[in-house]
Amino acid sequence: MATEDVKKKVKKEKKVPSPKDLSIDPATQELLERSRELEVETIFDRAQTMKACNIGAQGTCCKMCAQGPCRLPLPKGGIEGEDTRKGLCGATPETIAARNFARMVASGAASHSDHGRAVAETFLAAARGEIEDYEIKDTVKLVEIAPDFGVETTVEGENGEVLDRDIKEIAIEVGEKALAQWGQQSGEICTIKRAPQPRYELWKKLGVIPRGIDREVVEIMHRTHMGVDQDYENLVMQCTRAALADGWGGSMIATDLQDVLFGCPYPLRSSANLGVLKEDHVNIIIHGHEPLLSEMIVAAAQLPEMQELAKEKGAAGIQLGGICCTANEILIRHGVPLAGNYLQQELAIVTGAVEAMVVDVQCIMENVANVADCFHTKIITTNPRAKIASGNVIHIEFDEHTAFEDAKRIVKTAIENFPNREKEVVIPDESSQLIAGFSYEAINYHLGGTFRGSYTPLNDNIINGRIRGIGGVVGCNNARSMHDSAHITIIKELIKHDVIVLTTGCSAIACGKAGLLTPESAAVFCGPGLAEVCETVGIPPVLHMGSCVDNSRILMAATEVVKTGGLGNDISDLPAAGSAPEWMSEKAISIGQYFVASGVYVVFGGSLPVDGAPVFKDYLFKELEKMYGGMWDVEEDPIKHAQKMIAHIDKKRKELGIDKARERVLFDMAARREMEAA
Ligand code: NFS
Ligand code: SF4
Repeated sequence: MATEDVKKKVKKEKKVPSPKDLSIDPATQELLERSRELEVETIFDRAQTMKACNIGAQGTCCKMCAQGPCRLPLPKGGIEGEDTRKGLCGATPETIAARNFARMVASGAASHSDHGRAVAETFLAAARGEIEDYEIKDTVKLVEIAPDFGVETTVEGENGEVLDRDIKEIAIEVGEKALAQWGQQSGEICTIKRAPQPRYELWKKLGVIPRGIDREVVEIMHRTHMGVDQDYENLVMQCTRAALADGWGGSMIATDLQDVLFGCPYPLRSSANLGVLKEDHVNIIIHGHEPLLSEMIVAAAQLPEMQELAKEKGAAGIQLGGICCTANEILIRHGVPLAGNYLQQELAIVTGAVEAMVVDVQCIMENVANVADCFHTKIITTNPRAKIASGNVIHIEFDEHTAFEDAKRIVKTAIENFPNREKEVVIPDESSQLIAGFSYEAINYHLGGTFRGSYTPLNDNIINGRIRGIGGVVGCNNARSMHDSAHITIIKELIKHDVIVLTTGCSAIACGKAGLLTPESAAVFCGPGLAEVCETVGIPPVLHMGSCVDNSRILMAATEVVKTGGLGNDISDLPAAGSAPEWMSEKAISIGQYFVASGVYVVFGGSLPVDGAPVFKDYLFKELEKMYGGMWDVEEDPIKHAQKMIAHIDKKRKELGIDKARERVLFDMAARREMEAA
């Protein structure tokens, strides 16, 4: 049943919806039932009892100063004639909605980028040899990215010969240059030049090239203060600059440096869903975003002394499981199974089998502390930026100088909690096999054949029409809509129509649970063209590319497709579209804006807080396309959502003159099948 229908049903019958109406995921359904039995309240319950504010949802509530909040809802029946709505200071609905939108971009860009900064600081300390627990692991990637940071990788020898430069020197200089991108005041962030040349020139012409990562975020906060920037077009320009500083800056640098520190991901097998927890093991959930912490926990949990201690306490071993983007980070580098996505964090605790939930930053619901109160689970906060004010939450601060020791302390705390289990353990028997870890480099290798990595086969298959186009489906869960439902419906509709899907974040986790991340799923769910490609190359039709900061991998993949040739000169020429079906985080808005500014058509599910300001909405949905070739859209119905993406892809195929090739290849395939059948 679609989310809308569930809402109607609940309203009509005035009864509590069944777990089957709230999530398509059987593990989630089972544990929701269990949480009700135990009278443990979760976000699913509150989503029924608390309605969202209608004015805020329209984007037209302003609380930028104490003369407000000024609330400017759309009048019932819409606006006839001139729109006379104004805040006390005279701010129009356009100004108010644009300021609110800009602040979401600022917060989203700040979150990704502050994560990136922490990685850069650790990277530099590791390169300098100031900390022991981290090392420069992937020197191939280091040498590959160094030129983008303006760092030389060779030196001239005494006789003029070219010599490789010392890796340590390269690493230190890359670390310094990377870290400098945050505080830079003028010029351009260095990684922006990775974009296709015409895109870079366009940004330059439009004056949206980021000068420094922090500067663009701060400038949004200044411009949105009461009485500063009161021109929505000018505000959107600054949004673009900050969002580009995220996607092509903070996030991209985070991904790069994490790969060098921890290894660039290559496809590996694992599994997903709460069934990965084990009743007779010490279960540790790692939840949050930064791999700096989780990498150390993975290492600490493998120590013989920890395994011994677990046995001493009566457990058969230690099982780790990830939630949210931390899950994706440790999955793609170590194969640690995914326990679940955003909406499953409370339910992991409801299993009664979790000794500790270790969290760092972002997307951690405060309510995990209340749920943990009903069980023996210890919530351990680790980051000085992110504490939870609750009596039963422990803070074990994680410091990169003592990283491994800190991680050991955390794992030990979990193990020692094993004998304290109080309630019956209920672990759903649900987990699915998956393959993840398709970094942009891995796609190169996997599609590129035996001798040399290249995107040519991918481009060829798009040009000849076996692959219709590329869909990027990413982002969160949202308690206002049925858990995982929109992700899976949209993605199935895309692959059924031969659109290959790249996924990250909680969407990627949803795909893992639904069994879409296996090569075998191609034969079941894909159209004939995509199925054939997946079968030949041995890849799933949905490629798990990592966490949300790894959306930068999608930008790099798109750029590589452009550079490989045959599909236009810029990202906006590609038969591609983006989607965040169940978005809820401000980070999603920053991501949406940098994809739009990079030339991508981006559709969000649910709603965007812009409906109360029709002129501003029109600007995002239509005018931006004239400038960037990409634009925003919203579609709640998942099938229509996917069809809009496909229509855009087909429009681009037509513009490229490759629409006929697809008809031919499908015709040929049909003819061949008939012959084979005869
Ligand atoms: Ni992305 Fe990852 Fe999930 Fe949404 Fe939160 S975990 S950074 S924000 S909820 S996808
Ligand atoms: Fe109201 Fe203007 Fe103050 Fe906003 S800035 S709260 S619209 S007076």
